[in-house]
Amino acid sequence: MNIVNKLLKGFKSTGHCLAPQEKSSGGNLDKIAIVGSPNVGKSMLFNCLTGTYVAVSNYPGTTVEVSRGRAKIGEREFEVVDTPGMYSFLPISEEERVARTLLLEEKPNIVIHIVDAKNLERMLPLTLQLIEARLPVVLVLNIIDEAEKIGMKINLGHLERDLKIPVVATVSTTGRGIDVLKGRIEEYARRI
Ligand SMILES: Nc1nc2c(ncn2[C@@H]2O[C@H](COP(=O)(O)OP(=O)(O)OP(=O)(O)O)[C@@H](O)[C@H]2O)c(=O)[nH]1
Ligand SMILES: [Mg+2]
Repeated sequence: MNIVNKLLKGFKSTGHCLAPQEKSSGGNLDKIAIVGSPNVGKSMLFNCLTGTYVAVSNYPGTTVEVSRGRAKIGEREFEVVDTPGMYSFLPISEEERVARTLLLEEKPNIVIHIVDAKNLERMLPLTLQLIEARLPVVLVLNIIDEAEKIGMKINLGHLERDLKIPVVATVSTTGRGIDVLKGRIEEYARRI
């Protein structure tokens, strides 16, 4: 995990992500946005969290599709948004522009940054960008089954301590870790 440590070196999280967040604009439901690179399991996680009520529409003024559903976590109901894949918070593609606009305009109460745990060091820069943009980030290390298979050991406690945000490992194809994630979201949501 040398590269991860190198990435984190010099990064000082202000811990703002654990502070109360502004209510999301528009609608009465609190909002969770799922963001991450293409092909990391965003839609699988979206399916794990949401039920049957799902609406797919083009983001206004674009041809980029965004899915919206609902999730009951603890006593609260959330709107969950599955955003288009983004590599960076500095947009190049139309998908990235939509994802960034959505985060900045819809002000979700929780931003789940989901990464492929096998490629954590490649994906962590986006986590840092999201934190620096003062977004309320929860980091999800998905595909942890494959990471374990190749012998990777990721210390969640260290990551949480350094980033000062909740970090959860999941296998969104089997549901492993989803209850833990819901618990962390519930805990987080109690502060908002
Ligand atoms: N082994 C394993 N495979 C996973 C896991 N989560 C997702 N996958 C697989 O990864 C692939 C991509 O999953 P999606 O949910 O479509 O990923 P996505 O991020 O929505 O992809 P885009 O919408 O194309 O950006 C699928 O083939 C899933 O079956 C996981 O936890 N473990
Ligand atoms: Mg998808």
